Amino acid sequence: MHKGNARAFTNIALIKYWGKKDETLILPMNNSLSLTLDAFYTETEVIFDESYTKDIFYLDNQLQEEKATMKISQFLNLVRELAGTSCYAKVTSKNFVPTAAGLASSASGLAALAAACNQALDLQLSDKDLSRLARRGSGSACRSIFGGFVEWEQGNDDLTSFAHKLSSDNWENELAMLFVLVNDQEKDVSSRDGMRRTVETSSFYSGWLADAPKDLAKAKHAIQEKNFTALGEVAEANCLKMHGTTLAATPPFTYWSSDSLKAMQAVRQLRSTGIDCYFTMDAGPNVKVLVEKKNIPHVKAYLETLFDSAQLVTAYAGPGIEIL
Ligand code: 2P0
Repeated sequence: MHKGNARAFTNIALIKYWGKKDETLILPMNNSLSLTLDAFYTETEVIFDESYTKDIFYLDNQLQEEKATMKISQFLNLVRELAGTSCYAKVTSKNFVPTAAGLASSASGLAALAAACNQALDLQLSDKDLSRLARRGSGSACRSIFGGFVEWEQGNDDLTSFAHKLSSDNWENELAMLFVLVNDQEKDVSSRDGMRRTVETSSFYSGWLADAPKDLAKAKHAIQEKNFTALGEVAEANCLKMHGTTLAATPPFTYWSSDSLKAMQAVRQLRSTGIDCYFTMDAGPNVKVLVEKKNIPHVKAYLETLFDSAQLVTAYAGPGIEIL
C-alpha cells in the first residue's frame, strides 16, 4: 500500500488563462498570473493498493460517478506511467469552500491530487515538475503548487509549460480578495467548454491574444513596484477582455448574472468615493474584489448594504501545497 495526503489552496487569476493551444497536454494560449488564497482549499488522500480492481473517488464523503471518476483516472494514468506501476487507487478529497458557493475548484483539487500522488509513490518531483504534472489535470492547478503571486509560463511543450512563484517581497500579505458569492448553481458552460468555444468561434479572441502579454507585463511591473492601483486596473481590464470574448462566440454566452453586474457597479461606486478596489471574475457569476487589507472594513460595509453578509467571504494570500 502506498499512501499520500496533501492540501492545496485555490488561486484566482489576475491575468487570465483563457484558451488552449494543445488540449491533450493542456498548453495555454497565453501566460497567466494568479494570487493563491488561503480561504478555499482541497485536502486529498490517495492510496495505491494492489488489491484494488479499479480507481475509486470520494469527494466530500460521496462516492463519485463514472464521469467524475474518469477525469481522476485519466490523471492517475499519467502518474502510474511516471511511477511504472499499474496499481489502482482510492482518492478521498474534501473541498473546504463555503457551502454551495459554486466555487468547487479544479485548481486546488488537481494540485492536491498531484502532490498526494508525488508523496504516495515517492516520485520525488521538484515543484516545477509537480506543476507540470498538475497542469495535465487542470490548467489552473499548475499555479496552485505555489503560494503568493504565481506566473504560469505557457511554454511550447510538456517540458516548458509550468508555473513559478513571482518574487514580491511578500507584498501580497498586504492585500486581500473579497468574494461576493452571487450564485450557487452549477455553471451552464464549463470553463473547459467555454474557452474551447471562444478559441474556435469568437472574432474577439484575436484581440484577447494581442493584449494578454501586454497586460501580463503591466501586472508584473505593478507587483515589482507594489503599485496597487496599477495592478488592480490591469486585472480588472484583463477580466473584462476575457469575458468580452464570450459575447462574440457562436453560440454566444456570458458568465455574468444581474448580481455580478450589481457587484461590479458597487466596486466602481466605491472607487468614485476614493476607495481603491477592483473586481475580477472567472468562469462563473461570482465576483472577487481585490483590495488592500486596510480598506477591507470600508469595502465590506458597503457591500453589506447590497448583499447578504453570508455572501461575502474574505480571503488573504495563501501558501503553496502542503503535505499532511
Ligand atoms: C484562470 N480559468 O486563469 C481562468 C480564468 C477560468 C477563467 O483557469 O480546462 O479549470 O481544466 O485547464 O484550469 C479555469 O480553467 O480549465 C481557469 P482546464 P481550468 O483561472
